[in-house]
Amino acid sequence: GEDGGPIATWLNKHRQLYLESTRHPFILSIKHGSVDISSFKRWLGQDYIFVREFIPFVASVLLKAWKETDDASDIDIILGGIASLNDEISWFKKEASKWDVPLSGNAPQKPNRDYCRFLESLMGSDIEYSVAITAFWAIEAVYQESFSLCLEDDSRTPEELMGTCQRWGNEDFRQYCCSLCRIANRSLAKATEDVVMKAEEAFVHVLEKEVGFWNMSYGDS
Ligand code: HMH
Repeated sequence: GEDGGPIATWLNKHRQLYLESTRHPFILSIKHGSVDISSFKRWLGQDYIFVREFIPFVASVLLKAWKETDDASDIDIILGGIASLNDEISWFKKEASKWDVPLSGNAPQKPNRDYCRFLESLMGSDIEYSVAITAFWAIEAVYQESFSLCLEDDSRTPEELMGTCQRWGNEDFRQYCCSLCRIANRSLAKATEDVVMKAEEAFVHVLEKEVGFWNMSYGDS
């Protein structure tokens, strides 16, 4: 769109994959109230491992923001993200004990390891800020979009999963994702064509890894 920036264009261009990552059968099963609790517990245990890995990634984005932009508000927004990750870790521990999901000694499954390796590949100082902030936005936006579906009026989300859905589906988190999107678009507007292409690739990779992550939770056993 005229004022949408590259992200609006990519959401359109990769619409099918975006929908696969944000309307996954696992999420729809929560929304429809038919979720298999063993899938939910598997997701919870695996996502804790992911979020632990996500912390250094977000820290690396903060460091790039500090080096590459003169905009203090970028730093403040990313710092807010780090602060909410602190809450999130406490929430995971509480939630895991509620569901009897062990957090220590819990091994990451392959799609999770793949996703974490991808995050690690974006942490290096050779990766441009535009690329890293685009990936950061996409990672948060997929969860926001997914879990907010489970809060819509027509949802039959089980009461005991409402807290999870509100964690990522709430209005503040939506605003935060919008801020990340604006930062990414602004940074991309100043980037070279080559960097913009790399950012688009990172965006697509995030969506693919998210689908793999949901599949892992939803699979049998
Ligand atoms: C797999 N993607 C995954 N886990 C998360 N917690 C988020 C995104 C959002 O923080």
